[in-house]
Amino acid sequence: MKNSLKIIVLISVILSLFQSVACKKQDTITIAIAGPMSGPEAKMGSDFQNAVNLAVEEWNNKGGVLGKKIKVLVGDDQSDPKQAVSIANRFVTQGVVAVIGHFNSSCSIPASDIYNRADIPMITPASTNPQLTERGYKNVFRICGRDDQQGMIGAEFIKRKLGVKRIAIIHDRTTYGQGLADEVKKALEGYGQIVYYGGITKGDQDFKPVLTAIKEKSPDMIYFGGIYPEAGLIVKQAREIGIKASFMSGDGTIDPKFIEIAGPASEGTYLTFGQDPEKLPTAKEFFKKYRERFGDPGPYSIYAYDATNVLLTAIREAGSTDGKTIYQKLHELEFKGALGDIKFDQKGDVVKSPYVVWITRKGKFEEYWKP
Ligand code: ABU
Repeated sequence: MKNSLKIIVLISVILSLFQSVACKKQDTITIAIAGPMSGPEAKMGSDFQNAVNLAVEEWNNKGGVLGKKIKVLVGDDQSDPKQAVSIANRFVTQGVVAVIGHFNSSCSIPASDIYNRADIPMITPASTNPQLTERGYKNVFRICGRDDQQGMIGAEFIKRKLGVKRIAIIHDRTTYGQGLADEVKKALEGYGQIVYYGGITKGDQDFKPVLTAIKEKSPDMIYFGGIYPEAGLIVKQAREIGIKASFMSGDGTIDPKFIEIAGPASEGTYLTFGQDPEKLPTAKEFFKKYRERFGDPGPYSIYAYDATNVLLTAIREAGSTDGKTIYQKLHELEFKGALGDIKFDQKGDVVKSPYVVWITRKGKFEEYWKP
């Protein structure tokens, strides 16, 4: 083959490749999931992924949305704010239409700055720090509640149900952990005595030095703001050094991994989380389908499932993949999800998000108290 002919053949091959990529692009709508897919909190990332994939498969089996199949990209932020920002920037260049995520408030908040500048809607299933929705961003939503709400319920439980007076508060120095610990402390003002307040380092394995200092203050209760890997070790090591104080934490610890790590020390510990979704008639179908595919769901699987469905409904109702048009529609929607009725307020928080107190009994979490 002559050189000129070779060049012509090469150009037509490249052109047809471009055409096929462009065609594929037009045939799909790309959304993204972000969260910890690796590292100590990877269980939360895989819970998100399973639930989002389940919802997307259901939509795709019915033809997708706006006549196009939905494609899902996955970003692993490793619970690290720097990684979260880098993933957010990557999603922008990849042209994702919207993001389900992140898990950690410390990741969702900086990533939301990027999504906001690019007009990309984001819905987090699990980030509860109030700041996420307090900055006037119209593109940011959450399906879960907020730490000012759960901190208040935690404090009410301490005052009205337990009546304990000497309280030690520790946190993992993260946006979520410290933020929640501070909300509880604020809601306890004028009640009892905070005998210890301080931070631990996320990722540490030995909390006995801090627990020994806490033991000297003879607390009736230890409140921990943080996630299950550290919470499990803290309660286990507290019992090992003879601390008998009650233990309470927030939604970051409601995962079977907490019970696995703490072992028998998990018995009788308390935490705050939303109402038990297993009791909701609206959630029956979700749990059945999820279990058939993936086994037992994690605490935030159903939240990720609803986040995906409300997003895709907004895209369908908006009749557009334009970010601004989608998030304007999200603000208007009255959506019936597996968790029940979902409506966002002007900040992007859910209007209804009642927290209750759970207890661990015989290796299982169960709903225990509501105000
Ligand atoms: N809300 C539980 C853990 C996720 C976060 O807000 O950081």
